[in-house]
Amino acid sequence: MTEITVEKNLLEDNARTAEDNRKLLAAARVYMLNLMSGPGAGKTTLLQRTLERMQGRMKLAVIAGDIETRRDADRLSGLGAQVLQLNTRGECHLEARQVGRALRELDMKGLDAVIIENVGNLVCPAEFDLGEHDKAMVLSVTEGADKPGKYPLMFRESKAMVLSKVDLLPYVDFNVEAAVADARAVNPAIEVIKVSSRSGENLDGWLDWLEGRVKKARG
Ligand SMILES: Nc1nc2c(ncn2[C@@H]2O[C@H](COP(=O)(O)OP(=O)(O)O)[C@@H](O)[C@H]2O)c(=O)[nH]1
Ligand SMILES: [Mg+2]
Repeated sequence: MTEITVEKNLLEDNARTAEDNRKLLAAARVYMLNLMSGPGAGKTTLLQRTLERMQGRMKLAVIAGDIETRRDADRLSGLGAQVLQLNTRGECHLEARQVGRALRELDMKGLDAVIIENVGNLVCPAEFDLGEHDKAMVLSVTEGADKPGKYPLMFRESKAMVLSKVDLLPYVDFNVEAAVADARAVNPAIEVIKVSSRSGENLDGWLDWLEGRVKKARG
């Protein structure tokens, strides 16, 4: 009984803070995307390519969440974007309070969008509203086509599923149609964007999707 109450309070408290984040973003006319996936699906690599290619097109900032280390922030630095690293010290997800603090550290002037790289985990991150406009998730073709049905919440919450590492399709037993059908069974509206950060295949499709979401949110 006590445990249930504590979790409820935690999520309600988080939801209130997420609302504050939303107001902060709305006032600055900045879009925010919460990018989630299991560990190693290719979030940081995709963001490296994104920052490289969006230079001169959109002004971006990244908030990188990890349990420990500055490794992702280091990989993302020097690409023309503000980058902040958050360490959760054991927690498997980011919470709105941590993101709120990071947002207040960012220079919002002229900024178009903030992308949050959430902690690598297919479960917990989807439970926490961070005040983002959209959630999106990355599923790599090395993880198996059965993951949407086994970890439905993240797929249900996401506006788009980025199917990553498609350059590896010839070498792995990954049935794209089955994965898409599994994802659409839990979220019929989910958009699917197939990309390879290695070969560059359809990175334009991903960038166009992102730009479209930013424009829609900003009116
Ligand atoms: N073949 C291939 N490997 C990739 C691709 N994207 C990322 N990787 C590799 O996958 C591993 C994990 O990538 P990373 O971006 O760190 O994943 P994250 O943990 O989700 O941020 C690294 O060794 C990357 O080089 C891709 O499109 N194709
Ligand atoms: Mg990463």
